Amino acid sequence: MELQKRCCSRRYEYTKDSVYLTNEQRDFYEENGYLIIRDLVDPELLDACKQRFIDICNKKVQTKGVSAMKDVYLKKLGLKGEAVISRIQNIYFDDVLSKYITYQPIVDIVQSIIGPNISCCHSIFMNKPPNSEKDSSRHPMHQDLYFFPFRPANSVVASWTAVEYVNEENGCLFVVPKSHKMKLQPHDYPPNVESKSFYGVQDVENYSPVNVIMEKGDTVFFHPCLLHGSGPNASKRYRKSLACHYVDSNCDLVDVIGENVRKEQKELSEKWGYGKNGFKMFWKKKCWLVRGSPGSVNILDNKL
Ligand SMILES: O=C(O)CCC(=O)C(=O)O
Repeated sequence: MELQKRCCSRRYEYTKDSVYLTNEQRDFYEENGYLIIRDLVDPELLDACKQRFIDICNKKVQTKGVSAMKDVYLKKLGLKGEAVISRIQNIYFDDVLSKYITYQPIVDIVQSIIGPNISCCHSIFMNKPPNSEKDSSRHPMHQDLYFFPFRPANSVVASWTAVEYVNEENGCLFVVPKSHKMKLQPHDYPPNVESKSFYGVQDVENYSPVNVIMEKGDTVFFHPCLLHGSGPNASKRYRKSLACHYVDSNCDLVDVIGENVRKEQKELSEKWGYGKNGFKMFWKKKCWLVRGSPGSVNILDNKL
């Protein structure tokens, strides 16, 4: 009776009814804007993804469609492969790495947050190599919604999985609990940060971030307005992780994104051959149906 009363009186704003989250987990996400699920991803899948990343770095395999980004400082030193590549994006194009995106235990939790019709809109294998310098290695505090044209904000969620042990030393993720309740803040390049698109919010000293220390396989889900980022890798180890952003396939695709990224994304959309006004098509090409029915963000031929 008590449970029933609680269930009917509680108004959930950031999550959906489902069987995959306990009420406690659901309440935590609603309140804090993130949720850590320990030991969620099979270590064998993570090992396969790590090896695939190394093979792509060493050009042993080539996957059309994925794009690599290098650590700005280590690139200047002339380092190669895994020692310099800081991320590869659009991993849904890769047969091995895309298994992370469709991994059932992750998608079940995503369903509990954004509902049953799910597309992946952005996906990354991240690698923070050692031996870089602070402003090249850190990821400034930001809100992901600044980069995304999907609305409402609650129709987007990120998953972030540790591929190896991550702590403050090797540059784990940090989050600002409850910041998902804030509106979108202005973003710009922080002083000394040269990595492309690594925009951050100003006045970071006003916020109190907490480090998300994770063992291999632990996964954090978070809201696109949650302030987050990561520190530099000051260790001698790598910091590898997988991340995917999921959207409700029926959400709105709007033309309003952060001023700074708008120009970059229009350039990218031109480069991909969709023209100056092909911004929405550019995003639709990036939206890959993962579960449920296709919707407004999908087109049928989005695999190369
Ligand atoms: O894992 C990290 O270093 C931060 C990644 C991140 O926040 C992002 O790509 O939006």
